[in-house]
Amino acid sequence: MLHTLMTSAAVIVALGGAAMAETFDVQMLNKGETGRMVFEPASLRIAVGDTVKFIASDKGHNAESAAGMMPEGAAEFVGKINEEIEVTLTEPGFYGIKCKPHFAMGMVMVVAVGDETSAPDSFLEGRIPKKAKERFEEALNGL
Ligand SMILES: [Cu+2]
Repeated sequence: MLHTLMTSAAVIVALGGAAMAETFDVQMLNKGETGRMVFEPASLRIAVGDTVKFIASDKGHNAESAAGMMPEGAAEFVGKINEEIEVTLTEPGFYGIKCKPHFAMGMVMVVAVGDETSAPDSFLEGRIPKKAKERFEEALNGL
């Protein structure tokens, strides 16, 4: 009997842990508080295993992982234009995310997963349009 109770308690604790994973909303907007063509918020810190939901608040946007701006082992993702997507981020580190049609206009954001305080040196070393690089830097500073 005692053994059964202990097993049940362990199951409840395990389920409780999974239920604590959170979902964070990010809007894809033509115009936000920080300018035109933005993810809002543009900086987000979440826990390992949390989910980011990209919401197509305005038309013509998508959310996808930026090449070379993901932690090792993280799965790339590509959302379709005008579609809401949810991405669960399971590798700790920094994720650069872009809207493909508006990358050159700086429609990007950064999600930091876990406790790491600074992005790797390589994070901004790829081919990134000037405006996108500025917004990535602002997003990193906003974490
Ligand atoms: Cu866009």
